[in-house]
Amino acid sequence: MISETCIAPVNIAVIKYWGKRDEELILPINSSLSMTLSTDQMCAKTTAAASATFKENRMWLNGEEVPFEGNPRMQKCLDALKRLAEAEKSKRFPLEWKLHICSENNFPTAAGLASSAAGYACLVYTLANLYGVEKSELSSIARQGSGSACRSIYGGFVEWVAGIKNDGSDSIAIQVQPALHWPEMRVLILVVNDSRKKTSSTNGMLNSVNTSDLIKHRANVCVPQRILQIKEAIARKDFKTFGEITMRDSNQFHAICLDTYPPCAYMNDTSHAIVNFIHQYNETRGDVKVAYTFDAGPNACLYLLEEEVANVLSLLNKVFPNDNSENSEYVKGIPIDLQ
Ligand code: 2P0
Repeated sequence: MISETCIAPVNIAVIKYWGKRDEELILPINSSLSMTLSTDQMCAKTTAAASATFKENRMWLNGEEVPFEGNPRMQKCLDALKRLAEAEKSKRFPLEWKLHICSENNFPTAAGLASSAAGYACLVYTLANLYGVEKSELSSIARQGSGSACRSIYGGFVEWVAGIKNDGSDSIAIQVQPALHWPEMRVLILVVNDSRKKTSSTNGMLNSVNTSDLIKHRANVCVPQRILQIKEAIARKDFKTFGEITMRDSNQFHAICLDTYPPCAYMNDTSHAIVNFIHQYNETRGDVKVAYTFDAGPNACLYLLEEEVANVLSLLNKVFPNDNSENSEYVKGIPIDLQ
């Protein structure tokens, strides 16, 4: 038996990916931009083993067995890696050997906290090590597992360029800036609700592409401008512009979700209370000091500079106290660095 274990980080988008132009290849209708978080607090961990004695490919996610053979995305990633191994004449073990894969997240799965991004990035990276193949194509392979996973292959500030080609060869993730470029940047994850979301991102974005009128304006006009502006703001370390674009893009993404028919509401009352809290905080401070962004779930991700963290955390604890009752929604702040 031969085995490998790897960890992969979560990434949180400030310009959101929402909508595909090709469901098979997972090609997006718009470019997106994210920050990769440190693996200290939030990451996926995968162990993959290959053996002549394994009868079939099997996979366990957070301790529970999940279908492998019937999962087309998983199969696609595995086939792509085996093709690479064949092309590179990798001889670590015979390619017919079956695999057993164990993956776990140290944060809520499918609660809108980018678990599939870290999960597929980790799966592809671990299998690449197992098969002993070159790493240059891993981002494109991870993209075919879950779109946002292509960004988790890189650290720092990462753009997933949508591309225009039908074969997806120009739909790639690139590092815009390393994390060290802006070492004061911090992320606070506010866990509002850690249950599984009702509408998966995959289904939600498909419904949006099919029914929302606003999504076309967003993809064709707003996002291209925002990507240019936010990359400039990051290069200049201009938090005010960075924060405003981040909040506007989150708000527009959730407006698209509401423009979807039937509508798809990922944010809840606590999420909206957090939005109000941040705007009040910024108003009191006389500048944009904290920015929120919400993915396909009610949990908030706050971007802020290190100097604000203690103040914001203590105010959050006052405004959203955790009463520890089982069903109540609470806000748990987890401060995280970039990777
Ligand atoms: C993002 N999200 O850019 C956006 C923001 C959710 C909201 O990427 O169908 O799980 O696997 O490609 O990658 C979630 O989408 O969807 C996502 P698939 P994925 O992070």
